Amino acid sequence: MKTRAAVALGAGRPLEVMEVDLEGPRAGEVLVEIKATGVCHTDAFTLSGDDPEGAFPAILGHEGAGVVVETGPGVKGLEPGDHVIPLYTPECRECDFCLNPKTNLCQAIRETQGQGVMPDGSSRFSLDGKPLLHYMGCSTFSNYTVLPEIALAKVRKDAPFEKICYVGCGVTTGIGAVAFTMNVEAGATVAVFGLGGIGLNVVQGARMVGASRIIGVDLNPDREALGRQFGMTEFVNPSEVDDIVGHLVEITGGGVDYSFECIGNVNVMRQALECCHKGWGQSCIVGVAGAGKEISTRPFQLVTGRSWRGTAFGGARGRTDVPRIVDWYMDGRINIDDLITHTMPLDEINTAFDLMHAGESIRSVVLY
Ligand code: NAD
Ligand code: AHE
Ligand code: ZN
Repeated sequence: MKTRAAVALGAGRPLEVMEVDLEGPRAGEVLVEIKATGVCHTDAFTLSGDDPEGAFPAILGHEGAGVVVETGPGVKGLEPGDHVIPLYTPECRECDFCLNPKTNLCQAIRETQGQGVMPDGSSRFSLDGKPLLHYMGCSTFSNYTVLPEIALAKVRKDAPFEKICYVGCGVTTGIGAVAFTMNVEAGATVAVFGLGGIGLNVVQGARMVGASRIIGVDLNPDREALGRQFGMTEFVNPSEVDDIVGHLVEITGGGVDYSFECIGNVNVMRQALECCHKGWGQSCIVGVAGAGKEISTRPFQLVTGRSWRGTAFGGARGRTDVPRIVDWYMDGRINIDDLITHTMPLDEINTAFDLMHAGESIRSVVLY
């Protein structure tokens, strides 16, 4: 079939909206009509050329929601008409990783996913007879896409696609980092570095679990109001203090219990670790840093009881947890609507990247 898609023909180039060819689902695969997709900073990161796994030409996008159109042979858990959210972290429920309660990183299809192809090693997308690569196993910047069944969470049919697409990455990553990965307890003090589409969800996750202080840190002063609306109790602009680490340690009487880096900046990752309390503070890396970047700190920081951790997809097991998070939204327990600051048709998808780089949007959502 033909489908409209925004194609990344090369690093650093705007996406080009065009008709591409899409082959139907093979064994274990599902054809999905994407109804809406968010644009995450990770899409911009890969498009910039900074992603070691970034390969072109490809169809980016990993934060979608849509409807099952057709199932391939052997698909048992989904049928046409089901509403689904694509999962860049699938859940096969059989691999060593899925069977280990310590991780959500299902590895069943990780290798081929990183290469931009389906589990059988081929692509379903092509242009003029030449293959186009998939991205993070999702490629939600295409109106129709094919995914393995294990990479689809079935969700309730009354949830609006244009909101719940955000659960496909940002909402789950931010709230999950707090609730699943770090297991933050009520009463804890929390610092959140970067109040964008991920960091604001960390803030609302921290509020949900009952954190006592939620300190937001961002260079963009416009982030303060929304941060407070989502539960942030204090805001610090690092450009207005001499030493951000010393300042945070001072105002918390020794450091925070938990910190989250939601930017992808290795210097800030160090600050996030070092503002943690001696003896027990834990820092979680959420941001994705570019190729060749490395983190550093004095080992003494860890010797004296701080821990450095990280999260992918908020530690969520997608097929199990994503439908629950959609329920939280439908029950009014989490706020998604106020974080979706812009919507646009596919033809205007490059505007979403411009708004993100200008610091004007939290989340842009493309409506098909
Ligand atoms: P975003 O662009 O919406 O937000 C980034 C925020 O950081 C902005 O508010 C910006 O003003 C702020 N910022 C930039 N530099 C700063 C600095 N030096 N100090 C303080 N604040 C600064 O991005 P996003 O969509 O929220 O994504 C954030 C990061 O999380 C990205 O690196 C993205 O790739 C990553 N991410 C990781 C996962 C995961 O599973 N680990 C999932 C989604 C996104
Ligand atoms: N491909 C990059 C790393 C990119 C990365 O860290 N991706 C996150 C999700 S970001 C979503 O917006 C992730 O889930 N990583 C775990 C995984 O298995 O990919 C690189 O550095 O090679
Ligand atoms: Zn993302």
